[in-house]
Amino acid sequence: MAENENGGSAKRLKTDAENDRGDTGEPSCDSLVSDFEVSRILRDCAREKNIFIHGKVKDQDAVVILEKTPIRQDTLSELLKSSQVKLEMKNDVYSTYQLRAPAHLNEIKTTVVCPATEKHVKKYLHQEVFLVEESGEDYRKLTLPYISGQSFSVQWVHNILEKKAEADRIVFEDPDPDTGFVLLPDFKWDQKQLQDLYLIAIVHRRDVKSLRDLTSEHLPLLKNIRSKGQDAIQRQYSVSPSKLRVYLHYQPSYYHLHIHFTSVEYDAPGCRVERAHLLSDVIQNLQADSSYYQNRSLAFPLRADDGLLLKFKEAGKV
Ligand code: DD3
Repeated sequence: MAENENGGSAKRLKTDAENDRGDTGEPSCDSLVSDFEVSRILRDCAREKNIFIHGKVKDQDAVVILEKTPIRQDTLSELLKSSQVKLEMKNDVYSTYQLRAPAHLNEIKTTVVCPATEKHVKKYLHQEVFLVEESGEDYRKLTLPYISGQSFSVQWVHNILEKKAEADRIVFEDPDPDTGFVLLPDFKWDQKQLQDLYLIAIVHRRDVKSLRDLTSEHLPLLKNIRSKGQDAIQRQYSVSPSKLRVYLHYQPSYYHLHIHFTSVEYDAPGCRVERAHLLSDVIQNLQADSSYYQNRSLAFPLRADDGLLLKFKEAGKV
């Protein structure tokens, strides 16, 4: 069992067998990876130990993301004992080695988007980033028309809410149509260690696109997510509320309201000040002023190739 930072044991981290459930017996899924032909590297990062690749599966465009996973405390002794060791160099008290870990301790987390749209491909290309400041009026005149005209598919979100996908991954559900939500691991998290814990709460209501739509009417929803989400994570993973960063993105990557729960010690993508809004701050702002998020200016980063940036440029706002 994994020891967490509190010295407690992460009792309910899924076993490999549980994590792998449902991954077998589907040759069509295996072939998404084995039939993948690389066209070009979109991005790679030595520090994050990942690579984003554009390519084709049969005739379809696809994006494949490969990522080395963190070293797990619960398999450490097995790793040290059962790996082949090759000395690289020795100098004074210093020496370096290459460990050949046994196959089951040497997995690579793999995400496939297939068929991938142009937008999926662009999302991972490295781009210059600009900070824009959006007033309430900018939102209504520029951003809202822009996002309404885009075809951001949230089919995968509806699949989760309707139990057509990932039903076995749900950690907690409150089925109430107004204040209810589904809590499940974000698929960036492989659930094998708590360091990079990452869950998302997806609300059942389908009429809230983002932070901009929130008013005091949504306070019961937001408070419900905060308290029941924290409780569920405490129960399931023995991680206490004070170890969690609970926040919303603006702009979100999909326009169906969802809340991020990450480990406070994990520098999750999108947790920086220009994108993340702490749920507790959001709740307090709405308590003070119901139309806070309709009126105030919100700053957020936009990539150079984002169509919304062009709208802000045309309007002379960047
Ligand atoms: C997404 C943001 C979206 C590419 C990629 C990810 N968690 C998801 C589908 C199912 C999921 C997520 C869009 C898409 Cl790599 C395009 O994320 C998802 N399921 N973040 C979970 N659990």
